[in-house]
Amino acid sequence: MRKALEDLKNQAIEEIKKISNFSQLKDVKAKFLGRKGELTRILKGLGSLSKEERPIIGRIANEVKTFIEQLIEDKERELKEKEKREKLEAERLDVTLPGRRPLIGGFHPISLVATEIIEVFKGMGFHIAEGPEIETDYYNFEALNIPKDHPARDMQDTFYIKENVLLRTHTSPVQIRVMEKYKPPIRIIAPGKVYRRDFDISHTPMFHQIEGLLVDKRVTFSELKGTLEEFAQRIFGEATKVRFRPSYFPFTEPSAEMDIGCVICKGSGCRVCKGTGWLEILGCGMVDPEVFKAVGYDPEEIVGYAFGLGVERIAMLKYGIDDIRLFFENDLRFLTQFS
Ligand code: 2U9
Repeated sequence: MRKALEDLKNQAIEEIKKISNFSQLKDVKAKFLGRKGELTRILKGLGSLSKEERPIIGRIANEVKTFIEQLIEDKERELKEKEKREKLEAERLDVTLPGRRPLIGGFHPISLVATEIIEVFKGMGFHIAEGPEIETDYYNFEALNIPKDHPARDMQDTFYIKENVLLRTHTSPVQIRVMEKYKPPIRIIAPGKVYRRDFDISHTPMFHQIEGLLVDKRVTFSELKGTLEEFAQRIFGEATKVRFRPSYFPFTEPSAEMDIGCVICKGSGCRVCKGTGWLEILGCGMVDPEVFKAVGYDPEEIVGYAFGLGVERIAMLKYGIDDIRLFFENDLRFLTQFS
């Protein structure tokens, strides 16, 4: 029996040495120490020994059991450490690798151009005025010398919300509201969204306007021309040429449109300027006396000039964009070119 215990011990040493995972360890533990294991089997034979031999063999069997338990415990620790090392190795982080750059947003080109235009006029002493996008017929048309049945109402296809309530077709109602509230002198720009029933390569149902209004006792058309020429040169470059052509708007008299020398062909004539060498960029004029009457100003005493431009149009010319719809598609390949 002594020999059997010695053999069992050596066999356990050999088998435990070869163990490489927890499943094998479990099997080996059951094989040597389990209730149906080898050691139990040997111990069961103790009864057949003599009284003298029994405690001696019993003690040796216990020693063998403790020895095997210790071996298994050591193996278990070794496996746990191995497992931990492998896990750490698999999750290894190279902290020297460059980080992934987060996608950083930027301003929309329309915001960029609007801000640039606003800054030019702010630098000339204009203040920003804002007003509602849902307007009444009175502020959008009537007060601006566009009575019902006036042919100018056909010029602006309007989104009506209900009778006499509409989405503003221009920011001009803002200037009416400011004049109703304040006395001259007034020097404001009104930037904002406007709405018209129009959709093609150069029109969208919503676009952005910036209008200007200067009202005082003595204001001349020359001052208007000088202000707008300076604006054009700040936005399109010092060398930009301008010209004024007579035009018509119900709210200004006289009225004009301002062109700049074509930014694409520099005046020699191209597809964009339709061979004329000029590009229309805004409308303007002296405020019509009827508009002053509507806000309670005395047209004999008060004069003023006004102008209006579409931000999308300026942005298209500035960046050479031929389809206005690109501004509204939110395609990052387009938008990221401006940030
Ligand atoms: C008041 C009095 C006068 C604003 C003006 C224009 C001429 C003009 C167009 C430019 C391109 C509209 O966006 S667009 O289609 N605007 O040509 N706007 S004068 O005149 C005013 C405004 C308010 C009280």
